[in-house]
Amino acid sequence: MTKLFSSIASIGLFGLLWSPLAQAQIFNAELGSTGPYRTACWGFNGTTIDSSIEISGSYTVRTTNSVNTSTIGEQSIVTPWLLINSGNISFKLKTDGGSATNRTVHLSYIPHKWSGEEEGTPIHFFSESLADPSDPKVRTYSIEVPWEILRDTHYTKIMISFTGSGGEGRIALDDFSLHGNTAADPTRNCTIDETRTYTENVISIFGTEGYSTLMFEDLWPGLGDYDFNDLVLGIKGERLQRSKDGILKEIRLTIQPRAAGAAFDNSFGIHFPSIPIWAVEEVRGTVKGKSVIFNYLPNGAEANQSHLTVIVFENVRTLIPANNPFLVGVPDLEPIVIHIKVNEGADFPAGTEYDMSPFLIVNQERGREIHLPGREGTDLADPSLFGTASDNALYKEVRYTSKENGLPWVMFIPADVPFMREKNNITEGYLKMKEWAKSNGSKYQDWFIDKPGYRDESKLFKK
Ligand SMILES: [Ca+2]
Ligand SMILES: [Ca+2]
Repeated sequence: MTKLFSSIASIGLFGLLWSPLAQAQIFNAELGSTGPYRTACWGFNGTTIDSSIEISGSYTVRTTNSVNTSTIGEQSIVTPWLLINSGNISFKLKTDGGSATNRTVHLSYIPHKWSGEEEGTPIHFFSESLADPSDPKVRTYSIEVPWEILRDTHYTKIMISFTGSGGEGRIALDDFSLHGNTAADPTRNCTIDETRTYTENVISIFGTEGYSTLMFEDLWPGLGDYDFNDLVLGIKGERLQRSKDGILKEIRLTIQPRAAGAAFDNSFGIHFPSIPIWAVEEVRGTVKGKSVIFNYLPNGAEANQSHLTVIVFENVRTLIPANNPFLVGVPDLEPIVIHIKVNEGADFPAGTEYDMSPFLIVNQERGREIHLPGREGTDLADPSLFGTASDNALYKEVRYTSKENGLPWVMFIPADVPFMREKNNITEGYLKMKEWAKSNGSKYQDWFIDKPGYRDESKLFKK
């Protein structure tokens, strides 16, 4: 009887604290003690709930004693298992005004391991040392949920932890919120309730977890030497979508610069001809510098475009110095990570991003864009260049292929492949590529794979 009663009580409480229908989940400590929260699967280590430090309402959760540890987790609050959505984690902090040399707040996430309902090793993702920690003012935090939580771990706990040294000061927390739902079952020792399903998920855009390769010739509309190493980039991409209907919420692209075997100060951008500019909330992560030719909207997208154009980097020379075109003997460059957030209510289906067009802008001449074959160019492409020199536009109506040999100026290869040594034609390194191109792509569709007879390794660049 007692057991049954406590189960029912728990379910009621569970609903009260974490309504599964609500998007923003809020912990406000107003149940007045840790007991009911523990029942609802929260964890408290060296922390307690009382009314001694006020933030909002009557109660806060505070460190039981002075914060005096350098170990993350020793004085902490841990959420139940959650299914976390994108957005921000927010909370308020206040110290009690006691003496304090330093006090730091940390956020970590605890991934779930399926073997035996275990907690994985906590992964730390945010720290901030409190400025003037003995000042008992209310401090408000809002921290973006790391993409890794959305991708790698579905069931996750969040741990808020405090470390510090010197003095007697304690810290209180209140009004903790994030987007998502609880996935803990208080009636089963707070283990995971597998009936709860994800409301968002992350999907690979290019169908591979690894890098794909982009290679450019930069003399368009003139013919190049076809070594395709004037700019070489690794690229991979993921999107965040709403699970129930596949509505696109966010795009994340990871771009690794690999070579800039060109004399030019080239730029690199990505055009999304199916995403109108009004639908973009924010573009983040682009690399500025050594350029004066770009203008931006407040959301970070390029201005004067009807559809989203992301200038990934303004000048490759901010990334790869002119005298080191192939990065010989240096570690891989840190990749550039671009986040594109779609406006709430802009209901594009996932996949709207597929027709993205990566392009090179030649030597700081904004209108000189080089795209993959058949692409249109952005609103800022100079139309007077189409069909000039070797560009095919006026002949076969396929822009960005050459009228001499049908070859493109840009190649997107859906695999992580090596690029050419300087001045070696790509068909001398990738031996089946010529037949692939001649057959309009019907033969040797796997020309870039490392199979016997497919490559001349002596022509390919090795780090
Ligand atoms: Ca409160
Ligand atoms: Ca070249």
